[in-house]
Amino acid sequence: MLTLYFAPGTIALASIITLCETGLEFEARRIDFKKNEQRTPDYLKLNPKGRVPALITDAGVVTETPAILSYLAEIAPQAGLAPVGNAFAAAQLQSFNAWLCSTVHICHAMGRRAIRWTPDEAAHASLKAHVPVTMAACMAQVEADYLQGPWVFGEDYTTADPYLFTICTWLEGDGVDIAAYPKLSQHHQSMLGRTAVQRALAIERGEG
Ligand SMILES: N[C@@H](CCC(=O)N[C@@H](CS)C(=O)NCC(=O)O)C(=O)O
Repeated sequence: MLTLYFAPGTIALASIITLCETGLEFEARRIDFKKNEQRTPDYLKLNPKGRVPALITDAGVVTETPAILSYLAEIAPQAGLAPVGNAFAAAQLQSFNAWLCSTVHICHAMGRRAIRWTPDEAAHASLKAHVPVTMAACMAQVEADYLQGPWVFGEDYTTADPYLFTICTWLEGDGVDIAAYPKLSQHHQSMLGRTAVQRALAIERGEG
């Protein structure tokens, strides 16, 4: 049995979608950020970083979205969410997901959690004001260099798709109009049409 700790509106949605794509049974447990539940001693025992997502497996806890997504793809090979037997294609998938994690997600976080980087409130305002610029630059790069269509890796739907989709759900709040990126807009619509995405969004809303 798998348990995923999540909070609505966070990167945990990528893991919920991927869990839904696998068809595996799982329980989604909501963490309330308003009550700072990610910092409670019980949660910190599961994820000492105090973040979501955290996936509880029979073998132990997996944190960090790229690791959770590749773990799920590996334990559910029937879902075909990652290349098998093709080291280069597997590396390309890891490369894209690592970039989303290390760069794009951080550009977004600068607008909401700038306190992680500096206590200087003037710097917070400056970092926040720059989010539309950095996120737009990231999306322009996805559009020009990565998104093959219909999915990130062409005809092959992979874990990169729920990861990219989840980040795109933040764009409006980040001051970026997805309509400026035709391939990205199409990708977003195609994702919204998937049963797994609809189920994951319902779980996020507490209706799943
Ligand atoms: N690198 C981590 C980032 C996880 C992360 O930063 N999650 C945010 C939500 S998007 C969080 O839990 N924030 C709570 C906090 O900062 O207190 C991943 O990719 O899973």
